[in-house]
Amino acid sequence: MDQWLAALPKTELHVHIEGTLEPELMFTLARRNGVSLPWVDVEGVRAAYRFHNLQSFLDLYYAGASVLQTEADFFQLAMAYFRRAVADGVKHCEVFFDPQTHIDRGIDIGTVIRGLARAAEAIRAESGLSVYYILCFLRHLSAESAMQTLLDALPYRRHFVGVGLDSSEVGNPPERFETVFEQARLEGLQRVAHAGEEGPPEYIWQALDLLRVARIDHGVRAEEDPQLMHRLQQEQIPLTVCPLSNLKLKGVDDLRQHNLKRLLDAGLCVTVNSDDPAYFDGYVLANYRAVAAALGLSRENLYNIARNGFVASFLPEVEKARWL
Ligand code: ES4
Ligand code: ZN
Repeated sequence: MDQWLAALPKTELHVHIEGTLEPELMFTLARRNGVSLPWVDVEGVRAAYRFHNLQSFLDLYYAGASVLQTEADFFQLAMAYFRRAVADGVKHCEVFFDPQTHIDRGIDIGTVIRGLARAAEAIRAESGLSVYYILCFLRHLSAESAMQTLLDALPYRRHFVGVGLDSSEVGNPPERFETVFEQARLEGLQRVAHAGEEGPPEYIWQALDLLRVARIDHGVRAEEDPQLMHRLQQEQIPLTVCPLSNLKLKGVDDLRQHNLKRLLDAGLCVTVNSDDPAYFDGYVLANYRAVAAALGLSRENLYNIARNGFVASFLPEVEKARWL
């Protein structure tokens, strides 16, 4: 089963590039760039990774991201992630990046995007992995800041396929971002949003109806709303579920309580992803293995999850067909 799972062609549709920053690279970049960190060493960082909710994680995640300064840093970060993804059997990934986390520290958006884009090209040549980027707006910031970020990114339009919405969910409903998502749609960009991770089903409805998203990131709280479940099933709107993330951020106390299998059995298009693998103790294959063991998933279940990843991706139909 283990070897079969490793060899199974997979996608990764929910990973934040800033969340792939391993403590070792964090310290390397801190030293290189003269940035001081609130931890003395790698062990100290790892010891700090005990979270009790999303916000307690985000505070550390933004602190860690402060070491990223140059185009070479973003390139190195992305290459390290891509090589791990390839080793996990990932054939195609759609990767979030958070420009506001960097712009607000005085880093030029071109520095961020050029470094990431160069890495996507390099890994394609090295391994055949295909990479799409999705620009995420931070929902704890204003809609005006999101719109400015979209405008700042438009000169680099060819380097990303869509926009997303992440950061602190509760108290920051999707509805505030309707205008910027409409602008993105008019630019021909795909749309996704984190919803129903910690927030209520109502936020998932808003993401669908107001932001017109093609996928819901997380979405596990959809289960509380039967009408919403019906809609997700009927329209086959994919959920990018991140089991180890839900565990680490205390969405569930034990993976055996995770609702992934119930969502799958209800006929939803469920995918498995890593979210912030450097912080949550596991890349995509580890997430597959963890749910396979905790929920007793069959090969057929796992095959269908992997297949859903290609179906749910933004690859052109001819590219999808290579894997289906
Ligand atoms: C995130 Cl787990 C999660 N939720 C919302 N925003 C995020 N950014 C990075 N990881
Ligand atoms: Zn996420």
